[in-house]
Amino acid sequence: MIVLFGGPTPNARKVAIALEEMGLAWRLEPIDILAGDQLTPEFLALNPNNKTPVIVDDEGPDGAGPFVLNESGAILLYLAEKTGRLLPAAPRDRALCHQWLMFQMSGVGPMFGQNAHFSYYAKDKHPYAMERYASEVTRLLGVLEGRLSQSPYLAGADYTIADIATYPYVLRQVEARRDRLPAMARWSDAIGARPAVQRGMEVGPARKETIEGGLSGLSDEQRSILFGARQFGS
Ligand SMILES: N[C@@H](CCC(=O)N[C@@H](CS)C(=O)NCC(=O)O)C(=O)O
Repeated sequence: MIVLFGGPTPNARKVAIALEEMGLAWRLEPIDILAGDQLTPEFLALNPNNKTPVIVDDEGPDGAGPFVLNESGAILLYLAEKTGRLLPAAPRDRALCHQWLMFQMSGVGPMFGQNAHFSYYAKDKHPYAMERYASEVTRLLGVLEGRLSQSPYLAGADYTIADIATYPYVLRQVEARRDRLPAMARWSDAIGARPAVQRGMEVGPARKETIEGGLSGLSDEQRSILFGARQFGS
């Protein structure tokens, strides 16, 4: 049994989709990041970085007992290696899968996150930051559109964990720009039609009013939980 600590956010959805695709036995331990569940001593013992997702795999990679892992990209690789699924075996395809997974983890994730922060969460509007991250989102979508106009999936002919990592992040942007991103729309429709993806995207209770929709609805307490300055050791 694998326990996924997380909620309805793109990084936890990646992991829920992978668990569903791989047919692994798992359950959700809901972590409400707006309520501060990620700041409790129990959660910090699992991930001192106070971020979801985290998994606890009770058999571990070697059958030797429970294993705790955080960072969604590392978790996707772990699950793919554990099951031999959704990570190409051929060395070139495998390296390309790693490349697009790292592109998501180091580019799409942080840039889309900062774009959402400055566009929706920040109380004060900072035009430079808003323009900077909005243009990075547009640029990154252009890179993905270019790749997917040449290749069915990010790593090549096959659907892999690189696609799973990217889909929850870009879905809303693709839906808003389908005419300008036709290759991404084709890719996104194919992924969205998969039952395992549909189940994974439903992870956790809906928090549409804050996480997915009108983000300006955050209270001061929720802002402090998510964005409050915390010093090392405090
Ligand atoms: N690089 C991390 C990022 C994880 C992350 O940013 N998680 C967010 C939700 S999507 C979170 O738990 N935030 C809570 C907080 O910052 O306090 C990963 O890919 O797992």
